Amino acid sequence: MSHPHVAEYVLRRLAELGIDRIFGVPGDYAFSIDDAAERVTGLSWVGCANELNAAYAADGYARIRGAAILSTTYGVGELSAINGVMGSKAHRLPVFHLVGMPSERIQRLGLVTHHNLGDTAYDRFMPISAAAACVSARLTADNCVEELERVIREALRQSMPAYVSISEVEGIMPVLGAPVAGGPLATIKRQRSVPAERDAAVDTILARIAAARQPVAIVTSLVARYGLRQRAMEFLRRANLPVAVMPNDKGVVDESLPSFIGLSNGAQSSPPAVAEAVTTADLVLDIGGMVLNDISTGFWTALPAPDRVVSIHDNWVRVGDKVFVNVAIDDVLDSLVARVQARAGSAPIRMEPLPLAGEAADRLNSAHFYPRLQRWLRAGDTIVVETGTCMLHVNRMLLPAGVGVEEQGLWGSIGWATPACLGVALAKTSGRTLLVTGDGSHQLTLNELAVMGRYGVKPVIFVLNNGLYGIEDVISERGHAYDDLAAVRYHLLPEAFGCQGWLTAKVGTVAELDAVLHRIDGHDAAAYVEVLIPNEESQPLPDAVIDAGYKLRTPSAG
Ligand SMILES: Cc1ncc(C[n+]2csc(CCOP(=O)(O)OP(=O)(O)O)c2C)c(N)n1
Ligand SMILES: [Mg+2]
Repeated sequence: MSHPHVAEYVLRRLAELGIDRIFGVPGDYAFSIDDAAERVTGLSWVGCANELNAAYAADGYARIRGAAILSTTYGVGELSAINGVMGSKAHRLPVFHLVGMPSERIQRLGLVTHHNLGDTAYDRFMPISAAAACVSARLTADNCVEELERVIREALRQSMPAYVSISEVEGIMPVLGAPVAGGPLATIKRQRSVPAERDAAVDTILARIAAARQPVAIVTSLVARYGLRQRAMEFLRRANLPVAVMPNDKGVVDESLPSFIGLSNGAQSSPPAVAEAVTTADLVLDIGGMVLNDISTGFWTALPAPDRVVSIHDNWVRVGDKVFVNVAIDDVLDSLVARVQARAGSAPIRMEPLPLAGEAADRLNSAHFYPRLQRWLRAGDTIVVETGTCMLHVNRMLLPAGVGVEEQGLWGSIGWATPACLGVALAKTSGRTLLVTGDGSHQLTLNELAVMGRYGVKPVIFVLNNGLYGIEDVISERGHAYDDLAAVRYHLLPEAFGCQGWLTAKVGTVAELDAVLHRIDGHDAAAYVEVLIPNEESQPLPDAVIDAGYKLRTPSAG
């Protein structure tokens, strides 16, 4: 097949990166893409419950495989996906969003079609969708080869989504020009360095490390996006630097490293001494570019002094008032691994596992659940954690070696985790996929359970049923009706959604939880556990803390 048609060529070229699924919802304008998905070897279609779910699933898949494909139809489909794709942009995931649109012939004839506003404007949605990407293109038979290379290069260089529009008629035209054959993602050099800038940056970083008396490293999830997690860990091992992780990056640091000190989250750090370690450090080596948002800094508290921070971003390095540009993060890490001298001494702080609490007959609560979950984890597990109360608890868990975590704390769109769990499960080639979600979040996207059943994935799902949007109570008083939820009988859902062979349970006591965890260990299929959590756990924060986070009060004069 030397001259495939456009849609087929695009999918074939993207599959060469190592992507083997395409998440989406079909539509008439996208049929060329949908049909091609059935023909391209090594690629299979995953029909999601809706486009938002498909975008979340693609996001989850990209976190494991490095890139993903999402396919939606013109207007109605692509607009539904935007929140999910924007989250992938915030979390630096190259999701290729392919959208089918009405043909150029229809447009030039001035015909009015469905999925439009009753006029003949056909370029209305493209800029909206493109805003969730870092690069976009409208492919034709003539420009397809060159434009696609540009799109792939830029999406991988920036590690962000790409928007690709293919009209229904261009999609079925033969590609003009010589097709390009590509290689797998892991073999692609995504950023390049100007040697003099790279050497100057690495020399400066090493000098700062050598001079530091009390350094701390912080690693962010960006290193995982560029496939550099192991290299970053190798650097930390060699350097013997105390290392912390921030909330939005949970899972990126191997927490079994002897130099791991815990969670850096401003005044809400865990253990609390991590806050002091970060504020008093004479060097905070930021590997990946910290994002100091409200949620990741305990509302901007205990921040490191900017002049003590050395930041290694994707392609630039900042050391105080010096900025080095065109410095690829993989090149910097390679040089650091080769040249760093090990520091003497051991980490000043140690994060401990959450203490086990509760007797068999006790009514279950969070203090019982998370320590048990932590002890039940094993190497190879990936926990997908939803935004909400559960994220606060999981961030305080000490992860055993080989356990990954995926969360969306920065973008924080509830409902993300359930479809993301599907994407992660389909992307993984070994190890378990776990989902920890609040009930309110789950209600947004729980129809994706049917898709999990249909494609035979085997996640272990914990739905924390407290009957309300609990985390919302920390920022307002208890009792608002708008935080109450419909009383869904969650543990019956897998059955209703056609999930065959799933172990399902509802647990309300410590003994019931222990028993179900034991049963899941002996059960080679998916599991779905509804965990009852008392709603009284959700209580407002003190007024001063709320005001620190939301800045509602007029500051006092003077
Ligand atoms: C798409 C979206 N809508 C609304 C919100 C606001 N929000 C943040 S957390 C939350 C409630 C989460 O409740 P639940 O999943 O039940 O978790 P809980 O804290 O009760 O355990 C809401 C509504 C959001 N982050 N994203
Ligand atoms: Mg809840």
